Amino acid sequence: MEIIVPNVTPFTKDNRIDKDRLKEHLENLIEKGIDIIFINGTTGMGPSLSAEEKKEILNISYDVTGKIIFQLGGLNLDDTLNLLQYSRDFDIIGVASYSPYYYPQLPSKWVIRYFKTLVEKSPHPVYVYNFPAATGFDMNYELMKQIDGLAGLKDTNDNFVHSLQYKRFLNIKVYNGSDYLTVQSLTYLDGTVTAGGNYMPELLSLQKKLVSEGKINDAFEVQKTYYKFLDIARKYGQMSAHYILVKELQGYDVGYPREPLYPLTEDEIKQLEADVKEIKNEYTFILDKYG
Ligand code: PYR
Repeated sequence: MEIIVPNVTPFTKDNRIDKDRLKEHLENLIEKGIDIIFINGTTGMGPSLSAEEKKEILNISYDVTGKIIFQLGGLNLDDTLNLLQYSRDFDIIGVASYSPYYYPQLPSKWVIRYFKTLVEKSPHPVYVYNFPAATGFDMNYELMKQIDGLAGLKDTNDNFVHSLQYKRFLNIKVYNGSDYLTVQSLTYLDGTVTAGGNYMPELLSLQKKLVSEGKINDAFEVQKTYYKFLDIARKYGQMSAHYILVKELQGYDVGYPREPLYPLTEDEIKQLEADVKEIKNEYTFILDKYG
């Protein structure tokens, strides 16, 4: 089983990728036991990155680890195929793509054709990133079944039955990407993809350890604390709150999100800090109790 973190992408104030901060962040995640880094995901603001920036992020991340799934999807197929080609020289776990998005009512046979093209041209194992709430398209198990050679899928879905169906009907790796289903995904699937791991890598690693020891009830106790911090992130707009929560819980700066995902205001940061302060003791308490 694997814990996968879709990392935040640190930007500078003038909207460039902050190389040093990205590196520092990934080094910390690997040191705290995260198995795989999912770069250019939703949390990493993949849809707002240019192809050149996706390459840059791959290069920076690869300086830290080869345990990478390289998300390279987008609406420009040439870019995506160039990125596939570019990834050839990197010894990584795999590549991933969300389905083509934005366009309404895409015939499923086009989406299948898209993923078949990726499998055919990819030098690495290919993972489907299914996120129907964002893309408007559901790559369910029946569609997945029509594509030979896929390595796996990340199903960002609060409907756990939906994720279980891939496991039931297909022989591929299946990860659920809901922050709120970490223990369940570690127990019944191949692992979890969770943005909360950016700021709670210790709690995430502990959930994995407890599940691997068969201590599911203890893992769930740890998950309850994990939930409390996720709730704080959601309250303020999680995409931008992640940046502050890394600072609060991990103690270093990961820069800024990229507008139009606006950074939290001073007031919001103050409130968030107060929320964290109220329950921060629980973070160390739960680590001590079950670690
Ligand atoms: C992502 O941010 O890419 C997730 O899977 C949540």
